[in-house]
Amino acid sequence: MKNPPTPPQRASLNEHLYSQAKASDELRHLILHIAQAAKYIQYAIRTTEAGLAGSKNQFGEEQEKLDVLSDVIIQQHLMESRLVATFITEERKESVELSASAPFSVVFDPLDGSSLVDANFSIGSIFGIYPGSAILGRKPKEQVAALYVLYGPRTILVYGAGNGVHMFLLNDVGEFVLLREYLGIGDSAKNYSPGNLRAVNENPGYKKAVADWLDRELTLRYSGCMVADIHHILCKGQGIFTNVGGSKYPEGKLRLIFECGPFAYLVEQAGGVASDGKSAILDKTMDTIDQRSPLVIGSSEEVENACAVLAG
Ligand code: P6P
Repeated sequence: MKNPPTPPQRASLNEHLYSQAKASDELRHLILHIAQAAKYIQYAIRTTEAGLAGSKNQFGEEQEKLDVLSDVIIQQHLMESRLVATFITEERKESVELSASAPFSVVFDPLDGSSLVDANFSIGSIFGIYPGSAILGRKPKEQVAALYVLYGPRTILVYGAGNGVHMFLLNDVGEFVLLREYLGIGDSAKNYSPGNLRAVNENPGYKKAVADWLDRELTLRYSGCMVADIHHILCKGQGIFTNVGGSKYPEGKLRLIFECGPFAYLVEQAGGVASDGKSAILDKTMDTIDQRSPLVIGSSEEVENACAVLAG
């Protein structure tokens, strides 16, 4: 190319998917459709009054108006992409078939941490992308990509498609532009993020793990939204996030398919580790939509140490 134009200072998500991730055109287009949906969700969060929708999801959890709205927005964009065979969302009991011949299937939590929106905490959308039309019976290691969007003071999209984990900022003209690429997680942690803390009363291993973090004076960083809390680990390059079982949630609160699976893919792509306390999240079979799993994720040495303490 003679006298090429000067490239923009920050690569767009489209350009990065093409030139760095070397994603197929179909995968690139699907991720761009998901990114487009996130722009509408970001607008809805800023403009829709918070509050309960008066309905419940498959887990019997009260749905926020924004839960339902975000779910509809994402479904519409997945349908419009014509690239999705099946999707599974936290807000529906059953998987939804769109087009059997389409190349991908998508699992998503449309608005994780939505109960925090009235307190103006950061919340997020979580996505996992699988090849083909099947989801149940598969393992999170079969994902071809995963991404999340964090709606906070800035709207940030982080994706991984097999060649590193990369962070984008939604700019003032509605473009996701590159902020940082090839995010990495170091082996030792200085921060800890202990979810389902009520479990320490019935889970002696968890009580010991938390006491250990306190004794070692690690820094507590916990918001109540796993997207924000695990994003913190990716941004700082270290940390450990946990959500393990107790009496109320024997397997912990988090769902394997659309919470643990996508984050396990991203964190392991960044050099971290994701375990259920005994085995790798990526190797767990997704048997049912409502399947929960304990999650111990982040810096490898800290995860290994926590799993040993949890196992007693
Ligand atoms: P706890 C939000 O509802 C969520 O699914 C995760 O984002 C978050 O980490 C967890 O639940 C919060 O659990 O027990 O700390 O309230």
